[in-house]
Amino acid sequence: MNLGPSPEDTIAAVATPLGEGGLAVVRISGRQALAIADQVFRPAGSRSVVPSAAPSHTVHYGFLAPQGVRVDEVLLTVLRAPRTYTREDTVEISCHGGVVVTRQVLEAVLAAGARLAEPGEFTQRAFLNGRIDLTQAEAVADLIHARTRLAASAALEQLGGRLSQRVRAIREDLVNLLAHLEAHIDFPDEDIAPDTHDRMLHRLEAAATSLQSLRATARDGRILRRGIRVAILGRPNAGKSSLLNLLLGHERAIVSAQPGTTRDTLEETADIRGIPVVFVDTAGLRETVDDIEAEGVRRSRLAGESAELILHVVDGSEPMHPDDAALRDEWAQRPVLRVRNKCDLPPQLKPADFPDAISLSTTTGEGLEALKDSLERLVWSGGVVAENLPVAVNARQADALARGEAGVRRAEAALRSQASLEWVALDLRIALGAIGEIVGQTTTDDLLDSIFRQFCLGK
Ligand SMILES: Nc1nc2c(ncn2[C@@H]2O[C@H](COP(=O)(O)OP(=O)(O)O)[C@@H](O)[C@H]2O)c(=O)[nH]1
Ligand SMILES: [Mg+2]
Repeated sequence: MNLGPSPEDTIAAVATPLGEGGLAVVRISGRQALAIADQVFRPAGSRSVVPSAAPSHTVHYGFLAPQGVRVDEVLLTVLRAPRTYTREDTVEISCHGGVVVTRQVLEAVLAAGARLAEPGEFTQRAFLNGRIDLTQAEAVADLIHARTRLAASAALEQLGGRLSQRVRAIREDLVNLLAHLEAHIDFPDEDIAPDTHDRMLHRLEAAATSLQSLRATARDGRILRRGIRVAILGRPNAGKSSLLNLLLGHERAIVSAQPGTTRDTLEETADIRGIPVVFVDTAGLRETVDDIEAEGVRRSRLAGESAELILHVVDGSEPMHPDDAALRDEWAQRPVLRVRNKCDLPPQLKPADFPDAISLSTTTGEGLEALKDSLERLVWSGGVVAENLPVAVNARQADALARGEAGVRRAEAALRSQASLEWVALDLRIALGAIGEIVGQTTTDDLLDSIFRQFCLGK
C-alpha cells in the first residue's frame, strides 16, 4: 500500500473544496500535529494557550502567523487521539476561504513539517487504526458523492455499520463451524454424530442463503450510487422536451411546435423519489432529409440502446402513427414506460394501440405522479423506502460475497458427499477469506489502494 514514506508522518490537506468560499478547513493529522500547530498559530487573548497545551476537543481563536507574519485570522480546533477521525492527534484550522489564504495556511503547515496527504489518506488511517472497517470507509465516499437523499441515507446506514454487522454475524458463525470441523479433524477416530452432521449442513446452507441475499442488493446499490439512464424517445412533437422540463422542474430543453427542434441529445439528472435518474432528451425519431437532424436521430437511437429504461412518448391527441407502432414493437422486450401525452386534448389514440400507457399532460402536469410511481416500481427490485432501507452492496462487496458464497456451497457439497473433513475445512477457509475482504479483515495492498484512491483530497 502506498502510505507515503511512513505512517509516522504527520499529514495535512485542505479538507474543503478548492475555490472561494466563506471558510476553508486545513486538516492536520499525526504525531506532530500539535507541535506543528504550535509553530504556525498565535493564540489571541490573555488567557490563551498554545495548541499543545490545550485540552482535547477545544476551539481556539487567534492568528495563523508562521515566523510571526500574520497570514489569516483563524479558529483552531484541537482533537487529541484517540477520539478523532483518524484516531491520531488532529488539528483543524478554519481560515477564510480565499484561494490565496488557504494555500498560505497549507504551505505554512507543510513548511512546519507536515506532508501533503494523499487522496483518502485520512480515511485510510481511520481504517488502519481500526476506527472504521472497509465498508464504512467506502460509505464515507458514498456519502460525499450521494446525489439524492435516499443515496445519502443509505450511505449513512452503511457508515453506521449496518452492512458490517450482517457480514460479521455470518462470518462469526462460519468461524465457529470451522473450529468445530477442525476439532473433528484433530480427532479422526471420533465420527461426527448424524445429527451434528445435519446441523452443520443446515448452518452452511443458512450462511450461503444470507450471503446470496446480501449480494442480491447489488443492483439497488448500483442504482443508488450511479443512478439510471432513462431515454425519452418518440416521434417529433410528441412532447419529449416538454416532459423532460416537467420532470426536471425547470425549462431545460427548447420546446417548440415546430417538429425537429431537438436535434442533439441532452441529458440532465433529476432526483425521482430518491433515485438519481439521468434523463436523456432526444431528437424525434423519423425519416429525414436534413443531415443534422439525421445525425440527431442516429444519436437518439444510440441513447435508447444505452439507456436502462425507455420512456416512449406518443401524442395522444392523434391516431396511432405507423412509426410509433413500429417503435412499440421494436421495444417490446425492453424495459419501457409508455406515455400517452397531451391528455388535456380530445383523445384520438386507441388504448389498444398503445397498451398500459400512462396518461399525461405536460401542460397541466396531470399524470406526472403516476409516471414517477411507475418509474419507481420498475427501478427497484424490492420495495426500497428511505425509512426502511436495506443494505445495498457495491460491486467490490458483491464480488467478495459471490466468492464467499461459492466457497460455502462447495463446503456444503463436500460435507454432504461425506468427503474428507479436510476438504470441507479448506473450502470454508477460502470462503472466510473472501468474506473477510468485505469488511477489510483480509485485504491486499492493491485493494486498499484502489479503494482510497477514489477519495477526494483532504478526506
Ligand atoms: N396541449 C398540449 N400540448 C403539448 C403537451 N406537451 C407538449 N405540447 C406541445 O407540443 C409541442 C411539441 O412539444 P415538444 O416538447 O417540443 O416535443 P418534442 O418534439 O417531442 O420534444 C409544443 O408546441 C408543446 O407546447 C401537452 O401535454 N398538451
Ligand atoms: Mg424536443
